[in-house]
Amino acid sequence: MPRNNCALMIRNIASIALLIAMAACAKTPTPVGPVPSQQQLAWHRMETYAFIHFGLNTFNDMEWGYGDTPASTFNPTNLDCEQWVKTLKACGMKGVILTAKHHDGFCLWPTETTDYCVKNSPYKNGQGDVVGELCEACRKHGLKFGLYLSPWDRHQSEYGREGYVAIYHQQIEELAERYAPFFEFWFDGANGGDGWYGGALEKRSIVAETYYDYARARDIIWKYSPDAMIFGGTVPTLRWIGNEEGKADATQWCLYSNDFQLLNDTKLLSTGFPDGEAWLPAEVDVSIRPGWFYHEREDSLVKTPSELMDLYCHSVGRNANLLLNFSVNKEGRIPSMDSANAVTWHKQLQSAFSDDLLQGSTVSANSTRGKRFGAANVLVDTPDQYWATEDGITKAELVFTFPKPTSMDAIVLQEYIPLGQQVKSFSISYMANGQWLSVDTDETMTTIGYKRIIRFQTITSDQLRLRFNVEKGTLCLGRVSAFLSRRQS
Ligand code: FUL
Repeated sequence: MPRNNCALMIRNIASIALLIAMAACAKTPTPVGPVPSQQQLAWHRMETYAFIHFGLNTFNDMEWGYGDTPASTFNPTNLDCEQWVKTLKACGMKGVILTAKHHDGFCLWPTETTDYCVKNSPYKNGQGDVVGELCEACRKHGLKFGLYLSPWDRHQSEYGREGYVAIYHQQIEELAERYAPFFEFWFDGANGGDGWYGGALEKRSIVAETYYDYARARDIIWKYSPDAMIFGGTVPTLRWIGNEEGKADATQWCLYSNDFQLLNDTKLLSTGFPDGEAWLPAEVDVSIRPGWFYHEREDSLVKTPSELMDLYCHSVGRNANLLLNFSVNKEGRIPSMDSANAVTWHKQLQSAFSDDLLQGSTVSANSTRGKRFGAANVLVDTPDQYWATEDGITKAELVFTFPKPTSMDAIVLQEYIPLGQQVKSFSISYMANGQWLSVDTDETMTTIGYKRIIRFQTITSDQLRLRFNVEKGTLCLGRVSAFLSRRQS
């Protein structure tokens, strides 16, 4: 071969190799819009965690104590934080948030800031520390720990004046210094109104946006616990879903605004919105009983395993985390009916979503960004592999082909949220006698986000098709799985 031709051939081979290499390491999509922080990503992955409401209200049979009942009323006879933690672990909870102080002002830890605390109760002859005991049980059994500290304090004489804010911040500092790290810290939204206030028995109003200096409160928490997620106040890192009934809207954007008015707009909170300037994912807080605190009259009204399953599918299954409340009783225990129902639900959940039917299928896509971002990545359970389309694709499609007709009634989808949230609607169809038919479901197929579960009437087919409409940016899908969640017995 003449030397010139040889050189040309070598150059051509080199160019082809370069093109192949470029295709194989196609560029990571550039996010359009807000993306989650590392703390937020870790929090998304928790999915379900527990609330515990326990305090003077438990002994007064109330939801909102006035702040006047003596501290001596707090008298649990058989309190066992390890029983709480073991129960919560058995029902799949990844963490727990305790009401260190509710609106009545009674503190469950021995604080220097007020006499209105466990020190002056019969519990362990004043030597007890419920916050510390729960914190220790969590560390021992590997459950994440968080606290709720009500800003509104119906006991404190200084409430409504500057003096109280210093007390509130000191309480946060005590708690953070002694019991951090926290995975989440809760500033409740109920604020001001009537109360005991050191015997004044009056109504006090405050301007929540400025009164508590929430930025300083957050900084105190972050000094000791830099990864703590913040609920409520003016500087949250997650948002309330806008109701306490366990309802997240099917349309669920992790994007929202930091504007304080909008942080209190219950309608907008229930959906988020695609143009939000901040990544503020939703948390669904709901109690396993009608009330937050324990009331004997509600013993027959504990949510059943199937109600808990619906709650899960309508919270975690709609791109929100589930904060499920347990009401500890006067003994100091999670009642047996509540724990039995929650554990049964968890077992049902594990069995419903354990056998991913897509594992034996092959998958093809209408657009792929290159080998590294191939469609088969949606079948792999690793946090950093995902299918991505080429830029500018607003309609994307995946088709799964099964080796034999397969029955299923639920699909679980996850966007690759480290690069944001893109999908504004999608559809699920299956092949029946040579035609694509839509699955039969009540769920509206709009957003996906961190996780979306669609349950439908059982289908049997050897092909499944998913179509996605993208709001902006590039579609990045982390995972798709399919299940037969309601198996015939
Ligand atoms: C509300 C409070 O007023 C309730 O008592 C309860 O603690 C709930 C989780 O938050 O705002």
